[in-house]
Amino acid sequence: MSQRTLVLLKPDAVRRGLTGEIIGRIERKAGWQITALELRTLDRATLEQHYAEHVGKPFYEPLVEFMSSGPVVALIVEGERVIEGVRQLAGPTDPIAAAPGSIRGDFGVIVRENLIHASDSEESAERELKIFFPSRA
Ligand code: IDP
Repeated sequence: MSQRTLVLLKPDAVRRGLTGEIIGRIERKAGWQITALELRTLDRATLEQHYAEHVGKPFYEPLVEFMSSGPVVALIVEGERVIEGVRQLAGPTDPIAAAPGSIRGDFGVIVRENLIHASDSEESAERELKIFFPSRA
């Protein structure tokens, strides 16, 4: 079951020089392909679309501030069960709860600054790919 997923390496990952490490982990999974990769700085409008489900929550404003505080790396990753697979590589939202060996578990401490976004379902992937890579959706 080949799928596509949207991955964002968040501004903390770019600032800390961890993009190569994280992309390497994705590339080493057999058969997965990176089919788009772009460094870009996100504006509020894009983030409001992307995080629509979180608008109004207490962590929303600081999240938008953080996510627009510097460039992110946006990727499309394609391959077998890649949606569930990248979520597994990332680990749970809270990096302290994330197991060592996962990206968040190995490198994160703060819930907001948890290094990576990855679509959580086929529906989310389709919606998010339209936002970040409209010409590829
Ligand atoms: P996910 O990125 O693991 O799918 P979501 O619940 O969709 O997690 O939350 C989106 C992002 O918002 C998280 O990755 C994290 O950066 C931030 N976030 C979520 N919950 C909290 C919180 O309770 N405090 C601060 N930031 C949060």
